Amino acid sequence: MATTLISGGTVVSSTGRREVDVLVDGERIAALLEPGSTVLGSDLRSTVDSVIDASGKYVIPGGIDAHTHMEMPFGGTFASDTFETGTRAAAWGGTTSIVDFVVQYPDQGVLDQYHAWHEKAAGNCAIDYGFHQILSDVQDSSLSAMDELVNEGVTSFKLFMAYKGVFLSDDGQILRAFQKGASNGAMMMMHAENGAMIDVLVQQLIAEGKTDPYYHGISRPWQAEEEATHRAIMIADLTGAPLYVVHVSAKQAVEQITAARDRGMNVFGETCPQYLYLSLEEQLGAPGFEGAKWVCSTPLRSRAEGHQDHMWRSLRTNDIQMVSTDHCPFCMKDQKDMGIGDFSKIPNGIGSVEHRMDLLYQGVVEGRLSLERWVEITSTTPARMFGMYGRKGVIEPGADADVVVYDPNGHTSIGLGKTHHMNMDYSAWEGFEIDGHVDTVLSRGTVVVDDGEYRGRAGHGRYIKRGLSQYLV
Ligand code: DUC
Ligand code: ZN
Ligand code: ZN
Repeated sequence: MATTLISGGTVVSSTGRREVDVLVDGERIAALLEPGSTVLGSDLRSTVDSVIDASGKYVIPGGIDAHTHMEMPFGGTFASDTFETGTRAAAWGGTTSIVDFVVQYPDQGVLDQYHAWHEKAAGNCAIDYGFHQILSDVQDSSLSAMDELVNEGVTSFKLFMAYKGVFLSDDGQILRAFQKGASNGAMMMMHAENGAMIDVLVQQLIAEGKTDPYYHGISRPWQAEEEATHRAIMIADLTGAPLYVVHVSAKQAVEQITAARDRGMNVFGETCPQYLYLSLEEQLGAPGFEGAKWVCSTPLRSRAEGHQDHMWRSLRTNDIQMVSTDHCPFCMKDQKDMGIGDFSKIPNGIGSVEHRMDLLYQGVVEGRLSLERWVEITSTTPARMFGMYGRKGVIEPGADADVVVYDPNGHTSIGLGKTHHMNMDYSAWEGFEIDGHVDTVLSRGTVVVDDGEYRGRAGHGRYIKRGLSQYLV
């Protein structure tokens, strides 16, 4: 098995930093060693198969994006990244594991969909991948499938309080699914928006001729998010299930999560880069149909109301535990443009899987996060939250050698045109300048990205059979 020494760098974990070399043996991390260590009198550097010079750079556990939708059928089309293109783009950006959502639509069998997702992913992924399961049809067979899936390593289930007729579960169905989660230990995930309120607002806005993308944001107000977040917490409280609220964007929803956590509940929140950086006024309100690029749900929030600053602060204080992307890309041509003249027909989603590590590192540069917290919210907590820790999310002997060499003196421009590798005809992040750069990426010991060159391959990535959450109090 090939050995690699990552030499001269600063290994950063969620709890600190150390000037040590990382010895990789095959797919695993073998040892952390003092620089200049010798083996039987010879310099270790001369005995290994390859040496990666990480001098002046950070050596961090590979990013884990716990919320992606590769080739998801949604909004009358499909998310434009396949498992092949999406995981390749993830690797380019220093993400070495994703957890994607298997989708059950009404009338579909949960296990059938789970097997279908395996078929889509197998042989196509550049990096490792796990699955969550979306439940859109909670009935007896779905509930018993939850037990089977937990044994298969799918230990988290997402329900929706919005998208009637597509994903929405009523409160009774949610209660039943949460009861099952409380009994088998699964994490219950919630899309927390009050769909009934939103559906009325959408109809009213369209009837008034307010059809531009900006009104997508108006139709999904923070009150709908706060109310649904509170309701999900109450159902979690009643049943005892752990709850993970996905794509939190409203500061009022964070306050609900904070209050539940202060009561000692296993309630967690995830936010996404778009809710840290982008806004209703600047992006959704861009002239003409431009704002469609940033139509996603939950929506971008008003900067004047202070949601973005609150979200950064909540990340610092652990009121929000981690950052995923909700990567759900669509092209403008033939996809987003289905909503010209009616914002409610714009497929909901933004593509960011390639940029999450950089965008969050910019938070370190700007003094919003510590270096250690960056590692924690992008890798270590996702691993613990979703039952992968020990193998993923950490650089320690025995862990998978998923490692990123990150250059704090490098620079990343997300420029005009195709500077990204996601299968999209635009970038939601165009114009962003990052004071840092992903130099080298190893996935289970194999270099997949090196100095601007892609060296990975479809099929390298393996399914991650996850355990139960390791983050519960
Ligand atoms: N929100 C999105 O923006 N896209 C996919 C599904 C979701 O909940
Ligand atoms: Zn959602
Ligand atoms: Zn999503």
